[in-house]
Amino acid sequence: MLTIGIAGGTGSGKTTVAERLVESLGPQDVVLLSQDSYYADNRHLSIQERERVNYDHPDSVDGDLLLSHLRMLRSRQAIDMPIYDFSSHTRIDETVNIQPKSVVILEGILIFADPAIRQELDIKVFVDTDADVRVLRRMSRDIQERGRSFDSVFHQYLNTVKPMHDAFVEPSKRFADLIVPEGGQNEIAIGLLASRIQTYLKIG
Ligand code: UZR
Ligand code: MG
Repeated sequence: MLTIGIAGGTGSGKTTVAERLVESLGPQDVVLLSQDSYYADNRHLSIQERERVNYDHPDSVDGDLLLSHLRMLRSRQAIDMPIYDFSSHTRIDETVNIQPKSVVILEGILIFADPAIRQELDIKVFVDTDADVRVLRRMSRDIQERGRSFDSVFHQYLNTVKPMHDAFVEPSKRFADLIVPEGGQNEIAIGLLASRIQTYLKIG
């Protein structure tokens, strides 16, 4: 199995790069995992407590579950992937059964910050997009898709997103094999990655 890790700041275009790779390779050969699905299970906390969690710190992620799922897929076992609901900051009861495939793509802001997860990744890609572009994308996505207000995104960005980006995400760029500027818009980089993966699929 070949595992590709795609890291980068919030709004950098990680999810878009990952989805475009799946599109060009075909979903029959690729499992797409998002670190976002592996936020720790905080169902025991109240909504007010959950709103105060720092979701940009590595401790907010259930790294043990993510690691064990990566290892299970590598040993050709199916997983029950958790589902995370952003508007209520909780993992929900349902899971998604994912069958192992030849290629796994894992995307998320903090996946290169954890040495054990890093070790499971054969190709590490960091999507590098200017902070002004990222913050604009984050603002519009969180309001449209994640049930947030302008004020909540504004305060969250300055209080946790930016400081944790500078402390954990940006320094993890050093672990990347490839740095891709401008995420989902970078046709050349996506094409090169897709053909590298296709070669692996052909020759194993
Ligand atoms: P991407 N996040 C939330 O806003 N709420 C949650 O319940 C869980 C996560 C945010 C998280 C991080 N931080 O910046 C972002 N905050 O999701 C990562 N604050 O997702 O890489 O898709 O932008
Ligand atoms: Mg994303």
